[in-house]
Amino acid sequence: MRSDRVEQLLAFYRGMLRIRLFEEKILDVMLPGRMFRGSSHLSIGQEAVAVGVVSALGPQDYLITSHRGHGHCLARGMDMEGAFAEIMGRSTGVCAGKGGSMHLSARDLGILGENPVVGSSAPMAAGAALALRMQGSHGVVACFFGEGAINTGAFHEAVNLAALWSLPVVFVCENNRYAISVPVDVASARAKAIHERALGYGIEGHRIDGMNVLDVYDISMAAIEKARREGRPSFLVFDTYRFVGHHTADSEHYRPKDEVLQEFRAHDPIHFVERSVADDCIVDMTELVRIRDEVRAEVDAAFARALGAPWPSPEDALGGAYVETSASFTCTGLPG
Ligand SMILES: Cc1ncc(C[n+]2csc(CCOP(=O)(O)OP(=O)(O)O)c2C)c(N)n1
Repeated sequence: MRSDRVEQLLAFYRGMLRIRLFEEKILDVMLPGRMFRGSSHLSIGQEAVAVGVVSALGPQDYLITSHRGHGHCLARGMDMEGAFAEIMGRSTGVCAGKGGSMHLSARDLGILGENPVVGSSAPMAAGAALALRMQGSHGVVACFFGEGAINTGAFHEAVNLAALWSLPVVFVCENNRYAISVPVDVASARAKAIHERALGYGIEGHRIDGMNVLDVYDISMAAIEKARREGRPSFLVFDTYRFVGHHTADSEHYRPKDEVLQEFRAHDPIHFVERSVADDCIVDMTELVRIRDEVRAEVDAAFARALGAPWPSPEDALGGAYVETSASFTCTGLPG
C-alpha cells in the first residue's frame, strides 16, 4: 500500500499541472496577434508555492492575492471553466465577466480576490483576520504578494498591525526575482534576507525553496497552525522564478534568455516531483503520464466550454456593482 506522503505528492503534482496547463493555454491564446487582446500575469514556474501553501489551508480559512493569482484560486478549488470564462470576459465567468484576469474571486471558497494594486493584499488580509478574530472564528488568512510589494508602506503597516494585534495572517512573499523588469537586489535592501524583516515586528520569518512543493507545504502548515493556535502572524519568503514574461505581452528584454532556460528551468517545480518519483521508484511513471493526460483533457474541455459561453449583455453592465446588505456580526472583543 502507498503511504499518505506518496498520495499527497501525487495530489500536489496534479494541482501544479492544472495551474501550468491552464496558464499555458492562456499564454497560447493571448500572445500578441493571437486570439485575444489584453494581457494576463502568469505564474508559470511558481506553481509549488500556490499548491503547497493553499493545500495547508483548512475549509474555514481565507486567501487574498495579487495580480498573479490564478494559481492560488485554482489550488483553492475555483471552477476552471469559470476562471477561463472570466479571463475571456464571458458572462459565465466567476465574476460574470466583469473582473477579468486580475480580479478572480470566489467568496464561497474563501477566495477574497486578486488585487492588482501592488501591496494592497496585505492590509486587506489584516482586516479580514481582524474580522475573523472579532467573530470568534478560528480561521486564518493566507496573503500572497510578490517581492516588489515588500517595499510598499501598505505591507509594513499591515505586518505591524498583525503583529501588534495578534492577527492570524500568514504573509506569503513569492520572490520571483523581478518586479516587472527590476531585479530584487536593485530594489530591496538586503535582498537575500528579506525574511529577516519579520524580526523588526517580533514575528517569525523564514526563507524557503519555493520550487520544492513538499518544503512549501510543511512550512506553511506550521505557520498556519501557529496563526490558528496562537493568533501569531508570520512571514514566509519563497525563492521562486517566473519562467515567462511579467505579462503575456512582455518582451523580457531585461533578462538573458539563458537565465530562464538553463539555470531556472532546471529547478522546474513540476520536474522536481517527476524526478523525486523516478529516483525513489515510488510510483510507476505511467501513472504520472495518466495524470498529465487527464489534466490536459480537463483544461481543453474547460477552455472550449468557456470560449463558447455568451458575452455579458449590455443590460447587465451595472449589475453587481453594489450590494444591499444588512450584514451584522457579534463582536467578541477588540484586540487587546
Ligand atoms: C501601487 C502600484 N504601483 C505600481 C503598479 C504597477 N505594477 C504592476 S505589477 C508591478 C510589479 C510587481 O512586482 P512584485 O510585487 O514582485 O510581483 P510580481 O509581478 O513579480 O508577481 C508593478 C510595479 C501597481 N500595479 N500598483
